[in-house]
Amino acid sequence: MSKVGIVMGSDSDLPVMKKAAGILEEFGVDYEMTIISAHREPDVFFDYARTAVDKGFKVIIAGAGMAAHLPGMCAAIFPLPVIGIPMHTKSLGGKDSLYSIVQMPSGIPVATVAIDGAVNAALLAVKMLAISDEGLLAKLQAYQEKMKTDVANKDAKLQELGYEAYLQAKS
Ligand code: RP5
Repeated sequence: MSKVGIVMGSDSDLPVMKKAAGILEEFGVDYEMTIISAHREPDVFFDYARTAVDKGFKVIIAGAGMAAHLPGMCAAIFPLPVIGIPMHTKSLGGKDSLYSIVQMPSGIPVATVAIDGAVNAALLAVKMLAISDEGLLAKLQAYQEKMKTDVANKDAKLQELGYEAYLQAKS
């Protein structure tokens, strides 16, 4: 059974949402990815949210843009954690999506990440699952260690080359 539901309001969200899928794949976490518009097909949405526990979901990652009601409505029905990803938008730069998702009323939390923050949304989902999964915890610790090594390697290269040669080598 999939442990994480990844849901988005439109296929236009997919280029961002695929990054969440990539992280879950890296950590070996099963997920189900779906496009569901809470506004354009409310019946399908309600069925998705009402059956999410039976499908085995422990966390839902929901991405939406503009009047972004999908994450909040998932949280209104699904009793486990919902992580919301506000999509960048052309007209308002994603602030519309961010405010729509983050300003939830008391009682219905959505853990909102940055605009287009799909990588952090997936990492947060992995961290939630790792609370009761030691294998995942070990993978998270290795992931953190690799980030640290990557930065240290970059600094060593900067010290060796100087900033101009560093940037040239990077481009
Ligand atoms: C939202 O409206 C979707 O999540 C998407 O970000 C936005 C625009 O959707 P499309 O018009 O591109 O389908 O529901």
